[in-house]
Amino acid sequence: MKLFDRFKNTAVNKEYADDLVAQTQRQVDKMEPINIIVAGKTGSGKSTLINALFRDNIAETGVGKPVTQSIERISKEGIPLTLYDTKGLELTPEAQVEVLKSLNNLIKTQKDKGQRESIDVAYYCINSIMARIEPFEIELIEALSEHIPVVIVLTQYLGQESNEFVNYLKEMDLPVKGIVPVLAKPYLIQGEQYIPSHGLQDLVDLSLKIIPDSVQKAFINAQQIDLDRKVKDARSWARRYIRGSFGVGFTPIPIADSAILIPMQIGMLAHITSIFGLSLNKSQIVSIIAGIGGTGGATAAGKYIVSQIFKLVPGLGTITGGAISGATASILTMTLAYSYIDVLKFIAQAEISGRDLPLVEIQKTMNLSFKEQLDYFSDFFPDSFKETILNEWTDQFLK
Ligand SMILES: Nc1nc2c(ncn2[C@@H]2O[C@H](COP(=O)(O)OP(=O)(O)OP(=O)(O)O)[C@@H](O)[C@H]2O)c(=O)[nH]1
Ligand SMILES: [Mg+2]
Repeated sequence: MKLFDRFKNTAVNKEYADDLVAQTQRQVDKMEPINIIVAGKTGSGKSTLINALFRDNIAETGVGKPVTQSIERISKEGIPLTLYDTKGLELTPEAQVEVLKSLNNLIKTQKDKGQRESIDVAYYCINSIMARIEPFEIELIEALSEHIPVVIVLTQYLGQESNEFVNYLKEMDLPVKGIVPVLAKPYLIQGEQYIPSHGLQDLVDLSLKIIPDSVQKAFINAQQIDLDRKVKDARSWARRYIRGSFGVGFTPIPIADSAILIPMQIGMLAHITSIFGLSLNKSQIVSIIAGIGGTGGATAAGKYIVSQIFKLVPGLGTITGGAISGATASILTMTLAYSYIDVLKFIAQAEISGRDLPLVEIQKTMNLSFKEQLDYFSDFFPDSFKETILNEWTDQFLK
């Protein structure tokens, strides 16, 4: 009974949540952003592509600023991505010359500003239903490709019918890194029948091959297609970080008590969030942290989980001082990192599918995942772990 009462009133140490938000922002700001030109005629599907490929509906919700008459710069706080969207390509020959000049200028001025600002890749969008490429488009593609890698994105690609056009384009032997057919958004045929979206993963894969190493991290953060890649990169960073922090081979060096360990772990979670790329709000973070302890006693399942984790704890609330060995700290930190990454994936999936995610579900997911990871690693923990260290550590996070 006492156990459940404690978790019913569980409150997260808000300082940690604030810290996590601030540190994540700082990490993202430090990252070299990926800078992309998205060109193509009106209605070619540039905005649809951008919104499907990158997170947070950036073409709609981002801040747009005109660079010239024909170029708009789009960015959004928290996403290490700058997009340059073109306008007016379908207008008069004069306008087309204007666009070409502006783009050339843009590439040059950005390059002069340094690596952080320089353009990394251009996506040239052609509507595959129109199945037509005009001479000035070829000229534009050739001009761009003299300075940066260019990918032709065949938008609104519905399937076989357009194959002929793909072959035609391939035979033109344009100086591009690839021609990628994409359907960015499911296409309604009739009634409830849709052609599902496809091709975006190919575009992600190709992009990662042709952009500089220095912006790989930013691209993985900004895109929302390859979640497994985010998970993999976040996990491998966490493993390296933990090994670096606690010593190789789990040498049992007494390092710290929870009060020192946790700020370090918050720093790690912030870095993980910046690698993964997810704009978490504070209440989501609070829910994740709360999930470490329990599900607020809200559900029977939650109570069960909490009791399972802490079933070995005799006197709850007892705080024992003393050092945590490097080995224990590293396994505990790994447990935290892996379950946190699981939850980020869960939240990202919900956001992409447009599902409203209640906070209690976030908390529950974190709790389940944390328990799973603890079970997984439990063989490596010392006997005293569940009785003292885990309890003390949890107490620091929750009050
Ligand atoms: N179903 C579906 N519709 C698409 C796709 N791409 C573009 N469209 C539709 O085509 C129209 C034009 O797409 P946009 O993304 O607005 O084109 P744009 O290149 O941004 O056009 P401008 O901003 O005017 O230059 C919209 O009605 C989109 O919904 C797609 O992949 N799937
Ligand atoms: Mg648009």
